Amino acid sequence: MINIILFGPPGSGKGTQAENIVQRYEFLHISTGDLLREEIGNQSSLGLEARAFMDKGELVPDEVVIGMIKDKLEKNRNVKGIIYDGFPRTVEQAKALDELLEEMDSSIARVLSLKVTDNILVERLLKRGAISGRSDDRNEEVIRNRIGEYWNKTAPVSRFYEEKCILKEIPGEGSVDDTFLLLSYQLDKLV
Ligand code: B4P
Repeated sequence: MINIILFGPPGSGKGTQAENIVQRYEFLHISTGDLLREEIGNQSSLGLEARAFMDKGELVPDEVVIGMIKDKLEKNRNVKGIIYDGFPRTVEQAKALDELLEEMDSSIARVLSLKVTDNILVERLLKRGAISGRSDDRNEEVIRNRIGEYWNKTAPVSRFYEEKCILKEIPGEGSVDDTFLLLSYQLDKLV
């Protein structure tokens, strides 16, 4: 099983590129954002808890997200590969993922980190907010809070993987197709 993490701030193109990767490489796509939005849609107690954090642009508590990932991995032991989108977002989550994969005799092959400047992130997310109706894209204050959470809590995760020599930075300001080409160049070396 090939495990690839698509890493980057909100709006860097993780979800967008994960869809392209799934189409070409037939990997399982695990997006913690999508899983949480599904729980909210189902009005589960987990969803109600998560919503309070997401609406403010804050990260959902680690134990909630790690529990969801554990469940997803247990149900998908025999897939060819997994693309993790939006997970891990804290060093605690990264350590938990390592442990879960170790139990499956597996590990992270590569972390592909999309680099996009903050102003472009805000521009993209406001644009999406105008059509998606997503409560966390609805105004610049919440979006800037999400970007702040990224720099405070998520950026240290890239150093965690840099120390393991599995992090690769990918310029993410070009078009969707250009960025996919850069990602595919890296992925083709692994599959
Ligand atoms: P996510 O669902 O992961 O949302 P995201 O980071 O904003 O989206 P993404 O980065 O995938 O969007 P994309 O750039 O593709 O998380 C939402 C919330 O859930 C978090 O804030 C947090 O509260 C919670 N959460 C999720 N995972 C968690 C975890 N592990 N721990 C704790 N909390 C967690 O798309 C953005 C826009 O840009 C789109 O409109 C797209 O069309 C556009 N775009 C993409 N690439 C482009 C390009 N190259 N050029 C122009 N536009 C582009």
